[in-house]
Amino acid sequence: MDHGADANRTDLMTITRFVLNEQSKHPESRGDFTILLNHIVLGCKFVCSSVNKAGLAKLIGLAGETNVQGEEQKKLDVLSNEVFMKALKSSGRTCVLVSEEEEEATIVEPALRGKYCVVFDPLDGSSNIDCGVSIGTIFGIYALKDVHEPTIEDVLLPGKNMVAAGYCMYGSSCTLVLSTGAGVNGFTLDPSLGEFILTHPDIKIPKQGKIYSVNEGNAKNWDGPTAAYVKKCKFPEDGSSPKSLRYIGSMVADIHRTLLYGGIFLYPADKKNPNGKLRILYEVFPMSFLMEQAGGQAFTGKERALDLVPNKLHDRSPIVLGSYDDVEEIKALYAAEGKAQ
Ligand code: AFP
Repeated sequence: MDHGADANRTDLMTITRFVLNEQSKHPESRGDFTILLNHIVLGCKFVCSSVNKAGLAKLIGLAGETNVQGEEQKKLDVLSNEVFMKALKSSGRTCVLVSEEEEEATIVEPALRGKYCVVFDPLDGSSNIDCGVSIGTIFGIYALKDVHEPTIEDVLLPGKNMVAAGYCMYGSSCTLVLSTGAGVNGFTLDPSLGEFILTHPDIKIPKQGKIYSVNEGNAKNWDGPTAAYVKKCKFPEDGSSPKSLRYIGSMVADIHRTLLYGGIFLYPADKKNPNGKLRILYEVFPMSFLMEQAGGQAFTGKERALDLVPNKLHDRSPIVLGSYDDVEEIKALYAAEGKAQ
């Protein structure tokens, strides 16, 4: 593999160069995935620039119903959806698109069709936009195995069937984290070059972490194992130090921190929401794919998250993601509860 990028930043490993290197390991590959990824990257750059301008627009009074030209301002999540929809269709490499913003799946018109199905949340964490907290785009990619008329059944598949997944975080820097099934790599947008540069090669989550991440406001409705696990985090009985709590409320930012620092992220079932909150196809699956590829685990409370099969496009599932040993601990609590019943 071409590992030629150097520390003096004169030989940069851009995301395109990286994916082309990966592609060269598969001589039969025709470059379709690289083209698709280039269109996703374009969408991420556009949304990054719009998110950065959103604060400015507010400050100088452009936000609201109309801007100074009297044109309607589109909400950022609506704008992001349009950008990704158009970028994905125009790649000529997609056939089924599922977006968090749209009730129905989009079946791409025959003239523009390719073999990839993309499920995505164009701007996750959008309730955080107005206070400048990190938000992100999440995506997962399936590939059709044979040529047939695409249907939504082509995406109602277990997460382990995905061929790639990733997210782009719009934060203090713009970071794209990607797995094509051979590890996880992170790329940071260099705004002066307009290119994503490999900055986090081969991300591996620490085997155990010191942080837990959960919306504690839901504690009164939690299931038994979640309540017991969080109690152990705060009041460990084995002589270890209590864990720190970090919760941003923006999945991309919480998972990014968990991948880099280790620990556990939970959005469990509770009495009010037996399926939790997070959507299987474009939140749970891509993040679970990345977590496993980085050496961690993803568990629903019942099974390995990537074994789930969604019945409908916008189905939800409880999810626990993070460091291998930390997830092992909560799995044991669920197993004990199962035995007690
Ligand atoms: P929004 O897109 O409504 O901000 O929701 C974000 C999100 O889907 C995910 O990014 C967070 O992890 C989760 O919801 C936070 O949910 P709570 O606010 O219920 O903790």
